[in-house]
Amino acid sequence: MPRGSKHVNFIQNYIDGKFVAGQRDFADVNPANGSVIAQVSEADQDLVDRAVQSARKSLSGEWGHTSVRERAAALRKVADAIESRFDCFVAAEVADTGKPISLASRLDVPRAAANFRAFADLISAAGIESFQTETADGKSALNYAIRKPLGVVGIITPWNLPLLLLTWKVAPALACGNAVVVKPSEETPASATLLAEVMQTVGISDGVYNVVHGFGPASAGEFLTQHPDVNAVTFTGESQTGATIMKTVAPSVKPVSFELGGKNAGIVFADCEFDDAIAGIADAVFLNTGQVCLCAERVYVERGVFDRFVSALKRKAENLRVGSPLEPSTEMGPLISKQHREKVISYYSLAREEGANVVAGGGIPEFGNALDNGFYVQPTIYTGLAESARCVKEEIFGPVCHVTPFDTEEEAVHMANDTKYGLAASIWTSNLKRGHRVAQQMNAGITWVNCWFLRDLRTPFGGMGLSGIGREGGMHSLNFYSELNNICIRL
Ligand code: NAD
Ligand code: 6OH
Repeated sequence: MPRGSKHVNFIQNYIDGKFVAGQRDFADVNPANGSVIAQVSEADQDLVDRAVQSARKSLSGEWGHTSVRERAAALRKVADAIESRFDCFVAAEVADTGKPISLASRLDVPRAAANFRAFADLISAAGIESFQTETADGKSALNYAIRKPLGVVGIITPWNLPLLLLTWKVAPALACGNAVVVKPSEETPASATLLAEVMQTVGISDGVYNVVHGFGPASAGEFLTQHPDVNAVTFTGESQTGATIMKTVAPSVKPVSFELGGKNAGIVFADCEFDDAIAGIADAVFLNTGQVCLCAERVYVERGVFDRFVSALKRKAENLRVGSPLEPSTEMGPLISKQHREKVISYYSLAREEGANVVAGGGIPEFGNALDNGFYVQPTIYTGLAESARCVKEEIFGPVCHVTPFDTEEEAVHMANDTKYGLAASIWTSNLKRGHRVAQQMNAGITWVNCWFLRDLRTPFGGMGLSGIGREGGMHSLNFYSELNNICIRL
C-alpha cells in the first residue's frame, strides 16, 4: 500500500511534539481477518537518537521545573482525555489486537485512564524516608532521602495489552518527573500513537512523551536500549527478550525493570465454591485468547472433584463465543499474528505427540467467512501429560491449559512451584487457613485466592525467576522511576 493511501492509515513516530516519518514502513495487520489496517513508519537509529535528545532537552526545560502538583494535574488531564476519546482508543486496540470490543471497553481503556489517576494520587501523597541517627558523641544527625527523576526512560512494551501495559509505565515515569521514549510492539502501534495525540492536546511539553516505532533487533527496540543517553529501561515481554536487553544495557549499567513471561498455576481444592472456581479458572485460561502474562496454563485439581471440574471447564471452553471482535457478544478473538498462531498450533501438535488427552479444542475453528483469514485457534484443554512434558513446562501464550489431579496439599504446592517462572498463581478453596497457608508457599510475585487478575494499583506487581526483575505498582513504581539522594545533616 502506498503511503497516504485512502484505504489505510499512516502511523508515524512522535518526536519532540511532532509526528515524524522515517525512511521505511511496515504493515499493521488486523488479526481478525488478516487485512492491512495501517502502514507504520519505522524509526531508524537517527530518529531514535532524535527522540532521546528531545526527551533529554525537555528535562532542562519547562517540564524539568514542574512541581508535583502540576505533574499530578497533567496526569489527571491525560486520564480525562483518554476517556473523552474512549471509543477511538477502543477501536484502535480492537483493530490492532483482535481482542473483543467488550474486553477492550471494560479492561484495557479504563485501566489506561486509571493508571494515570492512580499515579497522580500516589505522587501527590508520597512522603519521604527519614531517620534520626544517634552519633557516638551523644549528638545526632538527620537523614532524609529526596526523590529525583532518573532522566530519560526507555519503555518497551508487548502486544497483548498494549495501552494498559504502556500506561502502567508511562504514568509513574511522568509522575516522577522523567521524560520517556516508548517503543510499542510492532504488532500494535496504534494506541501509543493515539496517546501522543492526547499528550499534544492536553499540553504536555514537547519531548516529554516520544514514540518510536519498529522491531526489536537491529531496529528501534535495540537502538533505544543501547542508546547512551537513556538512563533506565523498563520492559514487558518475553523472558528471552529480557535477557537480550540485559546484555545490551550491561555496558552502561542502566537500571532495568522487567515484567516477563509466566507458566502460571491454578490450584483448585475440593472444598472450593465450585462455580466460582470454574468461572475464575475459565477466565484465567481464556481471557484475551490466553494472551495475558498472568494466565493459568497449568491447573491442578484435587482428585475428588477432578472429573467434575474437567467436564465443567470443557463446557465453558466449548460454549465460549469465538468470533468477530467487533460483535458485542464475542468472548474470544484471534491470536495476535499468523506467526504466533503457528507457535500455538505447534504446541497443540506437540501435546498430542507427548501423549495428551484432548478434552476440548486442539485445532483451528472454521467460520466460512472472512474470519477464516484471521489467526483464530480453538480454546483447548488437555489432561494426561507428565509434569515434565514440554507443554506443561513452556509458556505457550494461547487459550490452553493442562489439568492435573492431585491428592495432597503438599503435592499441589510442589507441582505448582516446579517451574523456572514465578509470576502469578491462583488458589481456589473455601478454607481460609488453607488459602493463606498455600498462598504463602507459592514461588510467585502475585498470588490470588478465590479470584484472578483482581488488581489494586498500589500493590507490588512483578515476578521471580524467569518472570522478571523488580516490582512495579504503588511505591515500587515511584522507587524505580526515581533516583534517591539521601541527605545526612549533622545536628
Ligand atoms: P517480545 O519480547 O517478543 O516483545 C516485546 C517488545 O520487545 C516488543 O516491543 C518488541 O519489539 C521488543 N523487542 C524485541 N526484541 C528486542 C530487542 N532485542 N531489544 C529491544 N526490544 C526488543 O514479547 P511479545 O511477544 O510482544 O509479548 C508476549 C510476551 O510478553 C509473553 O512472554 C508474556 O508472558 C510477556 N508479558 C509479560 C507481562 C508481565 O507483566 N510479566 C505482561 C505482558 C506480557
Ligand atoms: C500481562 O499480560 C498483564 C499484566 C498486567 C499488569 O501489568 C497490570 O498492571 O495489571
